[in-house]
Amino acid sequence: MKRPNILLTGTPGVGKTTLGKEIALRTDFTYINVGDLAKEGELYEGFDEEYECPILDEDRVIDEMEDKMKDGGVIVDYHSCDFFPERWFNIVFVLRTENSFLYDRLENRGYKGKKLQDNIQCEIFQTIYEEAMSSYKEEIVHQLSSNTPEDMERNLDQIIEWIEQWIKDNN
Ligand code: DAT
Repeated sequence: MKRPNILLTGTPGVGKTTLGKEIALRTDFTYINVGDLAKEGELYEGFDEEYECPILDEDRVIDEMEDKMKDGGVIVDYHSCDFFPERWFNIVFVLRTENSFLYDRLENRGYKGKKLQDNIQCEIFQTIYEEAMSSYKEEIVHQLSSNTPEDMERNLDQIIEWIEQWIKDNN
């Protein structure tokens, strides 16, 4: 049976991990958190002093994921989306969160100063949405509001419904 691959992207804190894990619980899909994958395999090529975080080795991340992606049925979660092969994904969801909600979530995560401000700006300027629109066919890129638990439930139901329909249409 053919199954689609799904990309969940958006600014840190918008709810990708929470949603991705829920989708995996409700389906037989595999959830991949690219940040965790890179950490486990130390797939880094340096350290960003300004943001105090390691720099992803994108080529090695892609090599690591390629085998997992080829049969479909994968949910990928990452806060950037322009370095994945376009052919991997059948649909791209960009989660969006209003500033006041996002600010609280990132503060709770321990972000402060420049890191906090830059991530809020990233969301204000819809940086990841524009990155997704320029990296994938516009018709497969969808924005989802992720402000409240009700939004999360609705997004989850919609994605499950979309998956079921895709499987019907493609098998
Ligand atoms: P991300 O993976 O995009 O960084 P997350 O899933 O870790 O985000 O969520 C960050 C925090 O915000 C976490 O405590 C769960 C909460 N959260 C996420 N989406 C939410 C929503 N739609 N409504 C309320 N809280 C949400």
